[in-house]
Amino acid sequence: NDGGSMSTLLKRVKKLPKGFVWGAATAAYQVEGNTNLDGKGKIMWDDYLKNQGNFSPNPACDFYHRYPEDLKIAHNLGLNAIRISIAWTRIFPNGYVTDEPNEAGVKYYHRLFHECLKNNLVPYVTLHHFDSPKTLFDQGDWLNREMIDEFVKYADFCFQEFVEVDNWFTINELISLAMCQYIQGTFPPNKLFDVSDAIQAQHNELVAHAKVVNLFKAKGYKGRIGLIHVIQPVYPATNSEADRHAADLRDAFMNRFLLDGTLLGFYSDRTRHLIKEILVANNAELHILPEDLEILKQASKQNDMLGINYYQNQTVASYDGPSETYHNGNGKKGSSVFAFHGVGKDVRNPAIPTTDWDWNIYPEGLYDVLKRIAHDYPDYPVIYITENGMGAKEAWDSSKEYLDDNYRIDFIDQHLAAILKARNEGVNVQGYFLWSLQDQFSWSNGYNKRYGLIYVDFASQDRHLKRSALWFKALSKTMK
Ligand code: BGP
Repeated sequence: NDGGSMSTLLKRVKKLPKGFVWGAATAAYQVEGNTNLDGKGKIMWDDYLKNQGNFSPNPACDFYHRYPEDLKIAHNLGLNAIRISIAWTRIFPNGYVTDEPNEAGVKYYHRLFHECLKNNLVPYVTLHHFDSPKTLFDQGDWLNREMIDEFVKYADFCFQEFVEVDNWFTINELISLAMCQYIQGTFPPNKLFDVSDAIQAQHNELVAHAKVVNLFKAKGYKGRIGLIHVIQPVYPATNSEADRHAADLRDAFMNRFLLDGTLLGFYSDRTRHLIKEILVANNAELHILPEDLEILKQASKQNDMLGINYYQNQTVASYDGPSETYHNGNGKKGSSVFAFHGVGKDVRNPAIPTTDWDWNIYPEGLYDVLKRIAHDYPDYPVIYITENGMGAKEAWDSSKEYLDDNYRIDFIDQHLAAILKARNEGVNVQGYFLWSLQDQFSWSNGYNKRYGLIYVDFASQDRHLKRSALWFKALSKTMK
């Protein structure tokens, strides 16, 4: 019997603004499973995961088949939107865009979008979520400008084909991809502290995004388009000049470079200065073609929306030693190490709690991020929080009706308060997508880092509700 605790929970319910987009997020490779089915081509992860032998992307939550069930639950929980991504290689199996798309893949996404709409869930669709086609990945991924051209063609195909979709995001989290691929070594091709590749890939992705936006507008497609950045606000460990400068450098690397490229359409003097210092410290280079800046500039005035993913802040101290990293992928609290030569070292702020994976829990950071965007980029487009959530180790107890995840309710509640505060102060935020709808495959952590409103038993594929799901539902009702 849950009556008592539910009523306590409901007391905390805030009122959501009318018309607020209230959703949850997913990504193709993390939910669909069935990575070899119906002609799907390989992506950058398939062989890597197989060789590594730790986790398989199959069956994940078998969303490829079970989407009707999951979308129905989402609808019943009061969600009015869902974030999903298209797997490029379901449509064009070897990445190259031809006149003969894989029919089974195209049909799958039509069925999926149709089912979303049937359940009154507005689909917000990402075109690239950490899943570059293997053939293009082997040729340099985003470091190879051929990838940009293929991405533009693939995007154009999707805009023409999937007329059911009105809200498009080009690329998910450019910095996470670059950090994991070229700095921390946790995503293929698993390089460590290759600063040239990390910055170049992000610049090239900004150009790819911009080209897609320019095409979307030039061809007059209906709907809206934007991209998604994860923003991690950086705070200095102490008030010393050295720590404050390290925080500035880290912020330029993590946030400023991408926000400038997207929202200004150029890298400001201050940003270029900071990035140059990082490049020099790490013997690295960045190549920008003159036409890139034209393309960025044009797109910067045409973004319809900006997706912000927020998980955590960083506390950084000045650091000139050798670069070093250890990824806490198994939830052993306190095991992470991240020290970046010339770009600061992560330190723990004892006042800030962390998850088992050492992710800081700092809702005020989200407020700071939103205020900063509005202040530094006054022409910003409407913002959606496209991901925010908390990973935890959880196990289903069949003697209970719901899985108790009050810590997740606290997490969402506090982050929502930060959003609504920024909104009350004039920041144009119109929606929130929880990461994630259901427990799913976590890229470099496997299956024991659970984020969902819906608990998934990965062996039986049974679904169970967590208490956060009920709370989410109660919140949805406050909009009316
Ligand atoms: C974001 C990604 C998601 C998701 C989430 C949680 O960076 O866009 O795909 O995985 O983070 O991260 P993780 O699974 O590493 O805990």
